[in-house]
Amino acid sequence: MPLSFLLIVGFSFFALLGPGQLAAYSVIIVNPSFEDPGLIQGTWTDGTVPGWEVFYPDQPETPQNAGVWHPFIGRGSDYFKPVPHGNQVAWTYAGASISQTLSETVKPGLTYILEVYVASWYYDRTNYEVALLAGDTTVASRTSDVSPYKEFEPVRLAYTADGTHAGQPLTILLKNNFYTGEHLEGIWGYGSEFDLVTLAAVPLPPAAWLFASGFLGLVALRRLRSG
Ligand SMILES: [Ca+2]
Repeated sequence: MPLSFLLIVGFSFFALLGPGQLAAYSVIIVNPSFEDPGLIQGTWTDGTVPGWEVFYPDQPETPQNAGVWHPFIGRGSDYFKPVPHGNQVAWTYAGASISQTLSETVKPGLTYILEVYVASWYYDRTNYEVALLAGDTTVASRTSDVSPYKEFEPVRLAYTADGTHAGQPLTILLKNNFYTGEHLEGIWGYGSEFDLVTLAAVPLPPAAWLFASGFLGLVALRRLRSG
């Protein structure tokens, strides 16, 4: 279910509850769907993702092992289904990451909900990491040894800001951790791919947010069943 839909139903629900100055907004992210630069299908960039910083820990002076990719879609292709948005994704490989420090700074009282779609075109045991940082501090993260294979799935993280990091810039980090052959003999790296990064700023604590989402899910389910 797209986050935008959840937001709409979530705030419809709170609007029903009573008056309030609720104002959720989407934080601006540069090149959030990796459609820039537009590439010919089957080609990719290596070391550049416009708007994002590429970091490869083994050779930090030389950005590489991450880029923009225009894959093939369909049975026997890179992915089974179209990518979440547009035609292109970001790829990361062998421990490389991409990150973007946003113009948005931490505002206490807001909950930031990061959503990004993740897949691995090659292997379902790829280890990926998605993180949100406030200044230099990781405030929300997810790592997984299992990746959605050839089909993108959303990952969501939430961070409710208190005063600790007020005014510090937010950074989104998307990383592949599986490299150096420690995991599988003779194979030194598998990649992780990402698409459609969104960051919503919501004036609700996460408990209320989860309650609203769950409540609306139940309502939707009942309507489906009775309909
Ligand atoms: Ca895209």
